[in-house]
Amino acid sequence: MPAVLPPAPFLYAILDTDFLAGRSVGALVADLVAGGAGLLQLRAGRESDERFLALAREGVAASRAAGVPLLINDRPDIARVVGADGVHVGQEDLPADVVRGLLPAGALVGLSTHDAAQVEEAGRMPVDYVAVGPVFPTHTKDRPSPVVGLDLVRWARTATRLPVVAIGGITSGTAGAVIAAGADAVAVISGLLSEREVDRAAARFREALG
Ligand code: 3NM
Repeated sequence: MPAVLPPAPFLYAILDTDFLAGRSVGALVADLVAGGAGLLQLRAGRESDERFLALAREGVAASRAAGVPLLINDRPDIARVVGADGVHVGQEDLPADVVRGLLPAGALVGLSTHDAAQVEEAGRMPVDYVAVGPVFPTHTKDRPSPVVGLDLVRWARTATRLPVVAIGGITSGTAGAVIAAGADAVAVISGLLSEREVDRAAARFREALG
């Protein structure tokens, strides 16, 4: 089944395995979706391939049960093997067109961008959405790009017809302003996973999106 993005505005919850803190991927997926997350991503930069694969299987099973698409960060091979709904790549990962060629028809492919030139280039790539960030300072990513602020979100909205996903340091207190600046979605790690009750945290974001 081809995956589709949820209607805008939507909450994109990124399950970064650095934030599991003993919780299971399956339980987090269920709670995030219960709170209103419309799209999920599994990100596991520091895990072994073997563990990434196992967590991806668990995430896909839970996301299917919850009826929400789940993308795998950076790894089309793992996405394919576990039957994930797509892949998200960054500027230094495999090019988006190569990734698309490795995935079944109908898979979702997203691309991170950090400046205007990269947003424009994304518009020429076979991607389903463009992520723009970091919108605010973030402690989550190693070596983040310079903060782009809401200005790049506003500019991206005018420069591309792709859905715009804003990322980086977004809280439920700032999510509304991010959407007002033109984003279709907010992608969030610490604002969700640093909380003990992630379903309630997701619901606060969902409410802020309007
Ligand atoms: N990518 P948090 S910022 C994974 O700018 C990631 O492309 C970014 O985590 C980018 O919501 C970021 O905790 C970290 O700030 C997002």
